[in-house]
Amino acid sequence: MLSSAPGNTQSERQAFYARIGASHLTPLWEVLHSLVPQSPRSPCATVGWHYDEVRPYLMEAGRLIGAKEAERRVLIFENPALRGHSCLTQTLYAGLQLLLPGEVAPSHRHTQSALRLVLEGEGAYTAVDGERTVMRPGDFIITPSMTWHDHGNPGDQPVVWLDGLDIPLLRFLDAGFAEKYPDDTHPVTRPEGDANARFGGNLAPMDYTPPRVGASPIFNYPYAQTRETLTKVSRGASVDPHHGHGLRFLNPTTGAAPIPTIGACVQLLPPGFKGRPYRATDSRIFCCLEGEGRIDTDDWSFEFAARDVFTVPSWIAHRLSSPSEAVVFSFSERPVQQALGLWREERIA
Ligand code: GTQ
Repeated sequence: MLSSAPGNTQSERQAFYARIGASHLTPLWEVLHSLVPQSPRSPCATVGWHYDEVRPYLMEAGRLIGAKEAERRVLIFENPALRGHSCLTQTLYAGLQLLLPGEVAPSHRHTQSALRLVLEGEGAYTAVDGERTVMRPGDFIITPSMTWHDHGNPGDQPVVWLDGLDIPLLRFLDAGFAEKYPDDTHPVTRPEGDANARFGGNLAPMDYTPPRVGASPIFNYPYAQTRETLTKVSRGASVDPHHGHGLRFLNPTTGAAPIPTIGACVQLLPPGFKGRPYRATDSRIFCCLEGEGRIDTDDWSFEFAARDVFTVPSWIAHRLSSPSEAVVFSFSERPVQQALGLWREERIA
C-alpha cells in the first residue's frame, strides 16, 4: 500500500507527520497493526531466576538496610524487557522479601493487593486487619486491598517470601492510595486462626453475605492442607495432559479467585510428566515449591528447582515437565481478564 504511493508522497507524509506532531497528533495508519494485533504480542520476556543466585543478594540487602527503614526490604524481579518499570509482567509485580530475626515491617495499607508465598524460614507472622498468622514454608497468604498489614519475625531464623502484587495494574489505572498506621504494629483484635475457623470449614457465619467484588475472608491457605489435597487428588484423578494435577485457590464464599485482581494455582507434576504445550492470554508467574522440573517454549527453556521463580507472558506456548515429582505455584491476572470477557486459552495437542 505504502510502496504504491506516488514518488514524493513518502517525504510529504513524513513532513506532514512532523507538522501535526507539533500539535501532539499522530496518524493511526502507521501504528494500527501494533495497536490492534491479530494475537497478543507481549513486550515481556520469558525469564527465570534460580533462588541460589538471588539469596546471597537478599542477605546482603539485610546487612545494608533494616526492615523498618526500608519499610519493606524487597528485591524486585524485573522483566529484562521492561527494566526500570518494577514489574515482571504488564500487570504484576514480584519480589523476594526478607525479614531478619527481631525485625518488624511496619503496618500500612494500600489499594494494591498482595500475595505472599513463604519460601524459607519459620517463626515470622503476617498480620491482616488485626489477625496474625504464622508463616510456614509453602503457605499462600493474601493481603487484600486496603487491609492493614505488618510483618514481624520474633523467631531466630531469617524468613523469606515471594511477594506478588497488582502494582503495575493499579499504576496503569491510576488507582493507587496508601497510608501508614501510626504505630509499627496494628493491634491484635482476633485470635490466630479465627478467619480459617469461621470460613475454612465449608461453613460461614450465619448472616454472612460475600461482597459482590471482594477478596477471600481466608487469608492463609496453609501448605500442609494444600499438599495433602494435591497428594489425594493425584491418587484419584486422571492427570491433565497440559497441567498435571492443577488446582486453583478459591475464595470459599464465592468460588472466585482469592483476590479480585490475582488468581493463584498450584500444580503437582507427577514423576516423568511431560506436559503438552499450552498458552493463555494471562501472563503467569511461577514459583517451584518442591522437586525439580523444566519449562520450555519455542525459544527458551529453564530448569527449575524449589524456590526458583519464572514467568511466561501472554499467549506464549509453554510445556512443563518433571523427571521426578514437582509442585509448582503460580499466579496471574486471569480473574481480571475473565471479568472483562477477554481471557482465552489454547490447549495444543
Ligand atoms: O509487604 O506490604 O513487595 O507494600 C511491595 C509493597 C510488599 C508489603 C511489596 C508492599 C509490600
